[in-house]
Amino acid sequence: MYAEHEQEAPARSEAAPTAFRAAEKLYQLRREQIFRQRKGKRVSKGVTVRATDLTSVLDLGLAGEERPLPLGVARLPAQLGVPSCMPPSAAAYAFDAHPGLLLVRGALPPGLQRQLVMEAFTRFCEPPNHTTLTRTHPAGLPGIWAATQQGLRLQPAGQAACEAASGATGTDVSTPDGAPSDGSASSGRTTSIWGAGGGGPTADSLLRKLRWATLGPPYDWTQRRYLREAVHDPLPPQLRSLATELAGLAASLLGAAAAAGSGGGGVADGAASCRNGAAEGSLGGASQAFCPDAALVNFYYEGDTLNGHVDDAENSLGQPLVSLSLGCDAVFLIGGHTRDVPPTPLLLRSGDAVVLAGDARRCYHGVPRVLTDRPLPAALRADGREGGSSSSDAGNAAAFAPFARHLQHCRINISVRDTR
Ligand SMILES: O=C(O)CCC(=O)C(=O)O
Repeated sequence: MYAEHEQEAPARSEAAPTAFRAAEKLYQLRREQIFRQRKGKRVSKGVTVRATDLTSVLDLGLAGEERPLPLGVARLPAQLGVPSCMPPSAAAYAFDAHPGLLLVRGALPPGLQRQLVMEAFTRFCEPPNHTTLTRTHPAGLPGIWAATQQGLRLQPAGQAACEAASGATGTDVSTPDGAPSDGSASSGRTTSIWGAGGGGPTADSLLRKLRWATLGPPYDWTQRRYLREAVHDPLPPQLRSLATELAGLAASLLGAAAAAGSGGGGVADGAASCRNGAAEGSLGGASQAFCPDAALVNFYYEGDTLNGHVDDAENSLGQPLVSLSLGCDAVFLIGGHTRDVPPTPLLLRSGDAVVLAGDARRCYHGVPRVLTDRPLPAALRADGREGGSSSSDAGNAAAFAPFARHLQHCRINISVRDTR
């Protein structure tokens, strides 16, 4: 991971921002006041969002979508092996200007997207995982999603009891086993800190403060290290295998593209994998197989940004970073080894995966804009259904509906790493 508050170099004046900063400013959400004249006076009419020109943002297509390829971007041949777990419409891209960067449009099938969204709110942000709120609520806020759905508030007495319990045992107060993954009816300890009345903060206001959660060993932004000694659950196996598949795909596709002289250079040939725990080959010069053990889950709402940074806290930067997008579209900037290199803006949509491997692993990247004003894909909408119209489809759609409403103004990113 990276420093929590990335700063521009102090010597730089605002008059001469870096190329990366200039691009961030171009895409950031800006609100401006609008005025009208009334009785000879200038009166505020309210605030509006300044229109952003997104024409330079590369919006690459799925398989079957015929779009001209921008110069320096190569679509990698499907026969090189898109894993069977990915939809046939997935399409992979390499970039001459960014060796080691792989974008897989539509990598995650809709059902998997919905599942990861539900887990992000009901499991990933639950103790023992650390979140933005761990500093203020050291025992975590178990059941927070269910509490938002029921309009509950944090109860001071319940919170104190929860903290005491945590202090006494030093262990987790996570959602009890068997709690439904939609968080609809958490029971036992998890509901005790929430109640209908009182003056405590609403669960909804707390959820909006949740900017990140860590999976696997928690990351400490002050010490800039992974806290292996802290109580934690292992990275969910599904994320581990998904990231491993994508890293393997990046190794074979980018390796082949580099050999053919188009994009992808900077990644060592051969698939990297710890499928079934077996080490095979290497990626990006790493001497060991890629075995992801941690992830950062970022939650973005309107106006939220992630400043340009390099993820450099992992022990081996030779291992790739695999980043999954869910929910609202976003503008992703990928630059070079310094902020002076002009970045390429890419549009990321729900279900897309980005692999930063080889040279790209050491490059500045960030998210200056989340586009909360666009419709979500049908599979993520409250009324969206995939496949048939059986009662279980209808049940799944009903269970997903509250998440779909929330996603209309939220983006989730899960970046999976090998920290060892
Ligand atoms: O949200 C994204 O797409 C990027 C996330 C990222 O850069 C990170 O977690 O390091």
